[in-house]
Amino acid sequence: MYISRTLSNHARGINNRIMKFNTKVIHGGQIKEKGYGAVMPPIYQTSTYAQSEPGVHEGYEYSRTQNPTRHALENSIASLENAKYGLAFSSGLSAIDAILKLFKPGDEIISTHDLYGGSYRLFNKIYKKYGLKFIFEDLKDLEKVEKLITPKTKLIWVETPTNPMINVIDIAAISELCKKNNILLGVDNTFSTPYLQRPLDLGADIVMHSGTKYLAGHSDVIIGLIALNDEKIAENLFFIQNSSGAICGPMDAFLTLRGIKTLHVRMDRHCSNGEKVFEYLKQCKKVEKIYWPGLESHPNHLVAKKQMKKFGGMISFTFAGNMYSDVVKFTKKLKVFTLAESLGGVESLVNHPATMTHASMPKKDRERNGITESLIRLSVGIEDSADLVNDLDKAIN
Ligand code: P1T
Repeated sequence: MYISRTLSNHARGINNRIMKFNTKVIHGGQIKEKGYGAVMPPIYQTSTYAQSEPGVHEGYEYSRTQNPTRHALENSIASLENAKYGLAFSSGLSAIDAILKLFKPGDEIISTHDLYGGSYRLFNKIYKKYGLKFIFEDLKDLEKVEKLITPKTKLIWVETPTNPMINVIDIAAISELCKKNNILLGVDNTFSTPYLQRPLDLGADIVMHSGTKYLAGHSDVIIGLIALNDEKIAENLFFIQNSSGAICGPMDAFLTLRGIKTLHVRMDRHCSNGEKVFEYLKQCKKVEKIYWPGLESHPNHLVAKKQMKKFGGMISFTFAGNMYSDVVKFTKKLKVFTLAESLGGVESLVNHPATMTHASMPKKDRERNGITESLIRLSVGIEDSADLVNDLDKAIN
């Protein structure tokens, strides 16, 4: 009963199949506010809603179950990902956690071998003990993936580009494999955002975001988002969301909606600044390897060209000699880039995966995946590119 009401709230947003993406970021899935004509969705900071008789209400009864500000955000992400349904959670990890709860002990999940350290920890340290089996593989190699599929395989989980090695996985090709074997395909679209890549259009079943990053875009919110088309899975996820309760608050939903309104403009600048930083790193003698989908020798450059609108603002690189001491010297000298976890905000950040975002991954797994002592990950912000290049140049030299 609750599910159908929730789904009908989702159906209330403007039908926006005809809108262009840059209009959708502002209006997609939104309804007119009837009370006072507010142009921005009000922050419904309420835990509960009055009922005129027991069980009779305006479509909202308790804010774990439904909240109008959260619905505005859920409709927005559904619109951007060309999905029927959207869900908002308290974090990216709680969104992944809800997806994992769709499965039962004995089910097998094949995942990208390099992925966000927190996702890896959730898979290996939490869900493994409840009987889910995880297989981590380089999903670029489809023949290898096909050999790993068993009757128990229920989900292929793809990050693309991956965090932090910026590997690119061919979503359309993996989706064909999944369809042939009746397996769900879930894509963590955090690094690309729906502006650069729309996994559901490429055949994925579920798309997930750490909305904390580019979608909210201002490093002031922790939030997770899911979008999908299948009604049955959507019902299950709504049921899990309501039963487990990892929802986002209305203020965080509002801030994320506000961020999304400028997503297209910010992403264009993240991508063009990313390109300028890449050009600088490419000619830098002290830099050994660069990981960025725009690099012509990137192993899946052509796939990136096919499935992404541009190459994004996430770049990883290593110093020649692979010395941790070089990383420390470099990060200490930076003035514009801030040494911090996270990514996708307007400001440029630098991260050392081995000691920061991927410290929870065992060293041998990190090394197998290329996360070496000198690997550095940049989240290129939207400052003036000359200042960014200058900052890197001073710190490196
Ligand atoms: O932090 P949270 O909103 O829970 O999102 C987790 C998450 C999921 N997926 C990807 C690809 C991510 O990058 C993250 C979070 N990542 C960082 C905090 C980071 O610095 O890489």
